[in-house]
Amino acid sequence: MNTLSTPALSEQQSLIGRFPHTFLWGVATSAFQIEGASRDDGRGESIWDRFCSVPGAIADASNGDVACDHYHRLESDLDLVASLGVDAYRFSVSWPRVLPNGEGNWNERGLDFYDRLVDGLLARGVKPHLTLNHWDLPQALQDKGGWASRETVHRFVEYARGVQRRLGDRVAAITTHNEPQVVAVLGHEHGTFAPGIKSQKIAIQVSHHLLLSHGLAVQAMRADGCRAPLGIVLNLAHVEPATGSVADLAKAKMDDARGRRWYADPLFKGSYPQEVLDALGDDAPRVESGDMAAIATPMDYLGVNYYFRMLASAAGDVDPFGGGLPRTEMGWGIYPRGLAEILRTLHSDYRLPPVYITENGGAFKDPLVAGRVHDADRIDYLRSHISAVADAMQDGVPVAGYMVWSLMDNFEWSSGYAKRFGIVHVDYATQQRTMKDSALWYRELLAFRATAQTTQGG
Ligand code: IFM
Repeated sequence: MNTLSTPALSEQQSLIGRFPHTFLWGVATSAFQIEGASRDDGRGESIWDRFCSVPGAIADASNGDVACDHYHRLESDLDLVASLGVDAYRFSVSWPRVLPNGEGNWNERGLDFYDRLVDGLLARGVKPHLTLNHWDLPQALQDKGGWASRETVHRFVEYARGVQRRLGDRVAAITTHNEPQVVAVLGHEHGTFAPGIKSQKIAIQVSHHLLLSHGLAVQAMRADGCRAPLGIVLNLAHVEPATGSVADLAKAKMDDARGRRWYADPLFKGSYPQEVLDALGDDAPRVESGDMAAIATPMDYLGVNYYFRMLASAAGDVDPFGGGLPRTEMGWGIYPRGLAEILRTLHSDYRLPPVYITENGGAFKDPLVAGRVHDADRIDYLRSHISAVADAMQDGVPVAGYMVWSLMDNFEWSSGYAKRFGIVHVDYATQQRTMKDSALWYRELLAFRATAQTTQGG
């Protein structure tokens, strides 16, 4: 009898055979990174449009005006998604495209676009996984204080309710926020992402408002009768001490508390980690009565974006991505075991709902030569990380799906277009899409599901 460990079976067959037939496979993108059409059909300005115009903010001085021109290439891009054989496509709604001022009048032409996107996916048998906030806050709301203002929490809830009313009957999942930590820390503490603010105090308040708006939006969408599962997406690094010293161990614990538990503890336990509150002192967030209970509103799933391990050193003299690891073009150390580790940590710390790996992937040098991109490094990356997900599942972590970041090369925020994360190559001069070898590999992996599951008897 054929078993999955028979050497005659391909590596992909063995890999896919480690997952149940219900496991959801997908690819992911976000609005600002691919849509372009920044002034079409009544779209308003976002904080990323504004940030791109700041000299020096974006490595190649580019912006999202055209990006992958996805807005005008919707049908062929949806064909591309479907041709990969994925179960799900994760995309985000551009808040300023549907509410140009962030509040008030809805932009019907913007909503139409997402109607066509969702219907187009369903017609192709692909489940739409919608994200409400993938960082492109309407500039009009930034002008009123942005995420630092508690008012924006309420604007987000109204936005969430409106999108849910329009699309909630057809989408397979609604994520409130993508990576609140990045919005808070890179956007408001380091100032390297929009809106470019540099204040720890503001960043901490922003993180609280993001979490609060998540909880209140989940409650409001459910109250409106939403049947789609609701969740949030956290970016989580696996933190390890650089050495076995007591000081490095303590630093690793604190880094993990600031990066992971600051977000996950309130969501699953209804409280911020005390040691971080103590360390923040006067910068601790203003929390009103009822906030923590709202944040801890039970979710239907948790999304996890995983890219790297971070080394923690008390002396601060160690490259956080170092330790002899191979690196991606972003300079991030490649450490698949960290994905299994972070999943095990979450499983032991919290009562988890189903977990989706909502992003995982790498930027590599991807030359297009004679119509092909031989991105063996990305295939290795995906294979090893997918295998790490299976390891974690073997240990009981309830992982329900995996989505590659990204469907196609796109605007990589302050890195501009130079860093390519896609499994599909985009020629920005012609907008031609070319499947890289990794896309062909992923498609083949998914195509093996039928055989693997037959062999599994599942
Ligand atoms: O491109 C981003 C994405 O928008 C959010 N998560 C990380 C990706 C790679 O940096």
